[in-house]
Amino acid sequence: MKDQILNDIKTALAKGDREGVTKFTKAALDSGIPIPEILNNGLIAAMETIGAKFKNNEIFIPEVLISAKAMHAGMAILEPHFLKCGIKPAGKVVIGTVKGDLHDIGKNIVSMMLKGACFQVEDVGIDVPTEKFIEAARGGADIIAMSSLLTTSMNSMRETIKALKASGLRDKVKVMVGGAPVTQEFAKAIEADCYAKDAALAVDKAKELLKK
Ligand code: B1M
Repeated sequence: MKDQILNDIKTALAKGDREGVTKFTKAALDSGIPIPEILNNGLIAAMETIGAKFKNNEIFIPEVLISAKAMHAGMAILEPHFLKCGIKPAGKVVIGTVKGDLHDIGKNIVSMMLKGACFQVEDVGIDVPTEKFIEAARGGADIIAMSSLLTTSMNSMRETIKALKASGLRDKVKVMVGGAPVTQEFAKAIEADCYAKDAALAVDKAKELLKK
């Protein structure tokens, strides 16, 4: 039963069938499958398959885009279930996908899970210029969280950290970086405070950062 529903989610997402993804994600919730399982073994697993097919030129940008929209539909079903907090925020995180980069699925998952862990999250979107992150630091963010999915956009993270230093704000805010091409080594090289490989770790690391 559980495997069947998760497979239905994957099949619908592979076809870019938004209604199907919505229906099966709801069915998964109704049948009591834990949300992390729906997310990791349903939606994210399906997106990984899309990624592999895209890499092998078996599918192309339009198909990927349609599946990405179906993924958003599934996440919209899950999101309200993450937002049952109602207590004092754990801290303020400003999150965005860096300049030159339009990928937002991973960033949205991180954002959703941080909200679920009671962080106040301001999502500044995609293709976010350095100046916007600097503004966020001035506006009292505890953590600036930058996502990048392209090797060509990773350097924007370095630029933002340099700009934070130049504007005297570096000591006032923590910087977390993540996204598929980002590594611990890269995070260290650009002097970020931390790197998180996935959304669950991003929550753990955000909590750790605010303890320091
Ligand atoms: Co793009 N794309 N894409 N794409 N795309 C990749 C990233 C790519 C690896 C595909 C490939 O070639 N194999 C490749 C990048 C190669 C590289 O630079 N290394 C690529 C390319 C080349 C491109 C274009 C240049 C293609 C073109 O136009 N020729 C173009 C670039 C556009 C631009 O950004 N300027 C492009 C466009 C697109 C679409 C618009 C079609 C679509 C994005 C739709 C959207 O996001 N709304 C798209 C997609 C969907 C992908 C793949 C298939 C899937 C990405 C995804 O959503 N994964 C991707 C292939 C792949 O990843 N295998 C690919 C699922 C998501 C849950 O994972 O984002 O990694 P991820 O997030 C994870 C972790 O990384 C982490 O937590 C998340 C959940 O656990 N994480 C963080 C993410 N951010 C974090 C931040 C944190 C902490 C953790 O702290 C701040």
